[in-house]
Amino acid sequence: MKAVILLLFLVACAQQQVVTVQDDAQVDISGFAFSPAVVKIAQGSTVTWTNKDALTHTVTGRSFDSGHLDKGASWSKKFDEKGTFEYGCSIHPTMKGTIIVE
Ligand SMILES: [Cu+2]
Repeated sequence: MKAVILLLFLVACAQQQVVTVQDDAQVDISGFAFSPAVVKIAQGSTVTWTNKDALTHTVTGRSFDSGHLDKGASWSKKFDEKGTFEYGCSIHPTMKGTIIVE
């Protein structure tokens, strides 16, 4: 019985650890800028962008594209590969952001 409890405890710890390794992040699109502009996440984490501007924006990188995000819309992407991923808004070329996956 003790062994079973210990095993359940270890399984719970292991699951907890998987969750803490994930480092999901939120990026606001506000005032024609991505905030924060540079985000560091752990491999396998998800970034969610939310458009808080009244205008339409996009989250567009080399390997991903949110399409048009209207006011209040959100879009998420999971980053399974390590690397530095620069992106921007396809409508407003001055808007730039970077996701660093470690
Ligand atoms: Cu834009």
